[in-house]
Amino acid sequence: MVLDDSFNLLEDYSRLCLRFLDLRKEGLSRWCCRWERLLAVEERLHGEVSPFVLIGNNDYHYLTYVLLKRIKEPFTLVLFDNHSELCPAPGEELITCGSWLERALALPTLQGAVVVGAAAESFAGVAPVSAEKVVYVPPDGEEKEKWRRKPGGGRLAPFTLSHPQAKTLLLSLIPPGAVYISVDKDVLREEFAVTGWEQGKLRSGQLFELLATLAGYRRVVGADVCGDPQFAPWEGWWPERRRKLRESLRFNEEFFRLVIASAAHRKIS
Ligand SMILES: [Mn+2]
Repeated sequence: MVLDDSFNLLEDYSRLCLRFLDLRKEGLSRWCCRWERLLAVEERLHGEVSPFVLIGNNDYHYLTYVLLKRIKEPFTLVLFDNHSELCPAPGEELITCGSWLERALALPTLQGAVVVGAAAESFAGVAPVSAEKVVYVPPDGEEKEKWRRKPGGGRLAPFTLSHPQAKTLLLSLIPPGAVYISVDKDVLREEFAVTGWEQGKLRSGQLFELLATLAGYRRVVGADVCGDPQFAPWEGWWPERRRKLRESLRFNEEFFRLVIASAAHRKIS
């Protein structure tokens, strides 16, 4: 999706055979959006968009809500994010990049959400009722203890991502059936991603292994990625920034390859 005029590597994107959806004139604002605006683009997002979407900037992560609405069968959401995305929006008429999951939990097809790698603080102030269907997998023991002292909502997984069997244990939380994966790269440490938000504790390879396990053992019906670097057009001349963007796109390419293969394989089997 094209949501703003950030610099991007067009030659790399064209190699990925992506179809661009230009939403710049739709009046979607960063961080926060009125429901009426979001619903106005819903038809375009449902009609023109592949099940696998690069959102770009994570300020627009609330678009995942609309992408989830497309799924017509019961499914589990697996969210990799440094934030729970369960914070209440400042007003009933708004959805934000930090509140969309709270709203998505009310979708009749969403059976449950597994929030992976988020900071424990991001669960503070979360309404317990909206979090009944949520399992939280902390990145490490430190976050687990913090979560215990400041419980927000949902339940705590009986392991952290630093467990040697984390991949298998993560799978055990996800029932067989349709899975949607949403990745916000702010779940990664700063050396592995450039986002406008506080970042988490995962290494890029660790995230990739978890994603590969999900794609290998579950039927992935859709996925999105946000939190790719967003540089102003003039910043694109800096080799270091080009490198960061290229690395980020390479990750997306590998990930999409996995989930597309997962979707295709499950269709024939
Ligand atoms: Mn997010």
